[in-house]
Amino acid sequence: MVMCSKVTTAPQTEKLILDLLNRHDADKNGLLDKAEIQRAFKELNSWLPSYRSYFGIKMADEDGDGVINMNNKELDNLVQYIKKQKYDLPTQKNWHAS
Ligand SMILES: [Ca+2]
Ligand SMILES: [Ca+2]
Repeated sequence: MVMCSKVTTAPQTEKLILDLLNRHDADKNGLLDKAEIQRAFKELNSWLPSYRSYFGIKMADEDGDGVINMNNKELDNLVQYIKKQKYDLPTQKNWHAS
């Protein structure tokens, strides 16, 4: 029996979300604040980016300081939250659109 080595789409999705969030850390301080997350949701064509960023932080912010720390589990929580919304993620070819 041959082991199927087909790559699932999940890691790719997460990578795209991570890339997106990295690009939206505008001041590069390793923290995502509400405004930065809101811009990320806007890029995903969310109808309610401020609602999504509010709940994204609520779900992902484990220490309760109101920002998402990109160096720990909080970023991962946010990625999972965004993934659950099933947005059409930007593909590599329109990466440089903004
Ligand atoms: Ca930031
Ligand atoms: Ca936090």
